[in-house]
Amino acid sequence: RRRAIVTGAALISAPALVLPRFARAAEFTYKFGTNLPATHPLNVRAMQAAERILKDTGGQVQINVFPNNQLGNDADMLSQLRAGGLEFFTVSGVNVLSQLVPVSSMWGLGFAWANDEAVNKALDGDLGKFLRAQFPKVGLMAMDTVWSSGFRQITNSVRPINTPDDLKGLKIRVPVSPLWTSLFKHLGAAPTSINFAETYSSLQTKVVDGQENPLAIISIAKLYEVQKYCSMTNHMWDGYWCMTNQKVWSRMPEKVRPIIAKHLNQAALDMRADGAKLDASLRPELTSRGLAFNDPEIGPFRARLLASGFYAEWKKKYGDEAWALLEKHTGKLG
Ligand code: X2X
Repeated sequence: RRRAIVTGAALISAPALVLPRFARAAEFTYKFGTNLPATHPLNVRAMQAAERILKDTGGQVQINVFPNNQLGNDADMLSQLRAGGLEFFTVSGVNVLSQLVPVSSMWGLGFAWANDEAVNKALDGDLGKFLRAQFPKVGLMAMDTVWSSGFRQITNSVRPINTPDDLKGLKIRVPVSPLWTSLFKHLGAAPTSINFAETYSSLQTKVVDGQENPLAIISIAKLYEVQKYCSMTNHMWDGYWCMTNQKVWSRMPEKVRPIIAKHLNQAALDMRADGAKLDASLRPELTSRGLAFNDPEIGPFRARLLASGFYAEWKKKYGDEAWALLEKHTGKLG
């Protein structure tokens, strides 16, 4: 039977979430690392995929899920993945991965997407295919289906964000990523790069005033305990590639590869449905936990980015081909 799932500091020394064992030990045991608390749908679905993979390979392949940065922060896990010591890592396209493959951050451009449907269509189609084709250049391989994290909202402990001026000078934690830093600098805030593993404590000790994440993460990582305001800016969308290492993948038995891919891709699809449900229910729940919500008008934020040259700067970095592909799905950005 599965062990109880523990979240928070206690998890650091705890073993990986343990799967039901077959009578004999699995022939192949792989690690799957994530940066999110164990109860987030990403981990719940990854665990479910692992169970299905164990069953469909007749007990041959056991994938152990290590949530909550148990294996290290995002930078550590990316190094382990590249070195072949970690077989699977769900990594945001906009986070540390973009230091290696700059164009992978482009889905996170500010105020680019109308809704989840537009993102899914692009990432299940030509934009996803284009992005996936970049990873083999650095020895990595992404599964076909992106695990969506969702649209991000800004929380802080100083004031509600109603206009871009409210962001002025606000110390805001962003992941370690050039795009994130650029976005918040262009909006007039004072961004600080901090790994997710240290985000809660940096808010608690007031090293920073605020942070930004989808409601699901704000809730599951209990950020409402150390934040007062939540402004529904929907300023960017982010998701996770389920990433492996090309060499490691090619060493996995040919027979089991399609089974692994099938269940990991299914998990990503199931997680999209989980996310939509959570998004609908979390606002009242977080309100009851003390977060004060507001709904700013988005026009002025986008106007600020246009005027400051944000889109022009990133278009130059990503290149015309990638930009055209993105704008095909988002409409003209700038
Ligand atoms: O670091 C974050 O804020 C997180 C958890 O959303 C990402 O992985 C980008």
